[in-house]
Amino acid sequence: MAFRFVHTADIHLDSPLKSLALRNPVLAAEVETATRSVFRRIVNLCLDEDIDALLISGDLYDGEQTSIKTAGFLSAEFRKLSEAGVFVCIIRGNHDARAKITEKLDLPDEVKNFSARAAETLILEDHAGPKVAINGLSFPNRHIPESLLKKYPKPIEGAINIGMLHTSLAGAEGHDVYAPCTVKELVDHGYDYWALGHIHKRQVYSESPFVVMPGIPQGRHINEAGPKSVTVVTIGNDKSITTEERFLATTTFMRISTSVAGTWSNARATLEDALSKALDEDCAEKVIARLHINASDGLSWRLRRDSDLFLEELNTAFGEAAWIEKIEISQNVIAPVGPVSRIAELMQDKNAKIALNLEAITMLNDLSRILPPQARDALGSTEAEQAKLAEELASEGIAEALARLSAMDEEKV
Ligand SMILES: [Mn+2]
Repeated sequence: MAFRFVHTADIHLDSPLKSLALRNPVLAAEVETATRSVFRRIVNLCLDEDIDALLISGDLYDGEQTSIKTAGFLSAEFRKLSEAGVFVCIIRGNHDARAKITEKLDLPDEVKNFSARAAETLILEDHAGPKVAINGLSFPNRHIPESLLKKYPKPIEGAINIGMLHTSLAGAEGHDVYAPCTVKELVDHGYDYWALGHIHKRQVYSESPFVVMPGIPQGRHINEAGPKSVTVVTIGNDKSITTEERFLATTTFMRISTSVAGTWSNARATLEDALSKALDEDCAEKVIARLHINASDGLSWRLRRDSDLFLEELNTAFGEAAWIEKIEISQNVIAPVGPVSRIAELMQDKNAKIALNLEAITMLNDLSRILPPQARDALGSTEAEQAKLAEELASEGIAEALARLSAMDEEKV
């Protein structure tokens, strides 16, 4: 006999998606509802596998303005769980600190929203496994620069003690910290399992006791690439704890890097193989891929010039199983010959590059002004970031222009 729970976090339910895949209308509909689909699958997992509790360690919602539709959806899913006797434990993280919608819903008694004022403890003992104490504390607001750990009570003797905490842990340089603390401090607290949330990449920081960051259950864009999972935890009557990953995402974002050489059809065959392999290995039904292609000299300019055609051919071949959102081709372009080589020299001249970079910055600023203010950071949130982006775009532009000019030159021959 055992106590079993599902640990997840950072679902960002119904969050607006920022994927290039949205250009494909069929995939757009799926990707847009992917966070909801994965939530439904998490609920089904709880119902199908005799799970006692579902722990959501912050950022269930993406922001405070959660729509009533999202709330209605959640309320229905929570009712299914309570009818099956599954407890739901929720703490709020930095994204949903002020999302009060859950509190306004008429939720079953089995749904526990942990307070932001003080840590609370939920004792569960009316089940087949050992007595369990679940400790949780919600974020009172978005920014929590200090550790919250001291607010968590001491472990209860004779029980399995679980702590739910939303934290950036020691934090990464250049990123804001959210309720920071170290793994060692968590280990020393005396709990048996730390159910963390916040960092989108899964990591088991310690196994004795367990300190687990489950990662997001569903990626939302190419920067959340790779298989995503929830963690299923089983606590035996002997108090042994085992964990396993379950992959529930409907769609997986992937970056695929590969080298191609020879002809156009060679390149296509190589990419088809790479994509088939990714689909075989992957744990979701659909793959949205970004291809990074390192092409041999002769092929590079042609792929660059006709990348739209190449992308279309691959997308047609894979139907609905895979979708290539973007192709990036490395810049090792062949040194142009003939008149184009003179143009290449001029374009790569130091002063010409400086002028081009300035021009690119002007264009980025023009573009920024037509974007809503909250989206402008995508084009650089600091002067240095913007300059770097401008430089990258300018050198990509040079490579592309030369590829096209070389192609014209070749066609004349
Ligand atoms: Mn967070």
